[in-house]
Amino acid sequence: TSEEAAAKAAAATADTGGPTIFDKIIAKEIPSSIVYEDEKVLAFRDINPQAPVHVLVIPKVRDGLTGIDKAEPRHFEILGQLLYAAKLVAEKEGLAKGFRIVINNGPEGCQSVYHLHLHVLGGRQMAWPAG
Ligand code: D5M
Repeated sequence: TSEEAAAKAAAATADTGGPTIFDKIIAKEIPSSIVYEDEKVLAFRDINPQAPVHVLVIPKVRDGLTGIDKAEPRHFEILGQLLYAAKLVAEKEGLAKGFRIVINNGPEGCQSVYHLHLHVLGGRQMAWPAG
């Protein structure tokens, strides 16, 4: 509903550049359900799933990437690795019929955690346009 959308937007926080909850997930100081991990990338289940499969794919080192709007040429390699990891997650989760990759950016994009993350959503029919 539009009320839910407004609540989500209101919950969106500002980009302070400070630590986020994802630092604790990377450090394994708080538990997460890890789906995929390599040297550079971690993928774990979203705590508030919006689809039967909802996985977040993040860089282990943020290196200034609070959001995709902060991307610079030095990030080309990690950006490719994140997209490739999202594809591996979709494969691993059995999303052969389709899936969606989303990056929320900034308050109007409903971003709430300022550590770049790709949402991999699947296991149901998606609608378009996204809300
Ligand atoms: O997405 C941020 C996402 O991060 C949101 O869908 C909830 C998720 N989240 C927040 N805390 C946790 C923990 N502790 N585990 C797993 N998932 C979490 P955004 O695009 O910034 O709105």
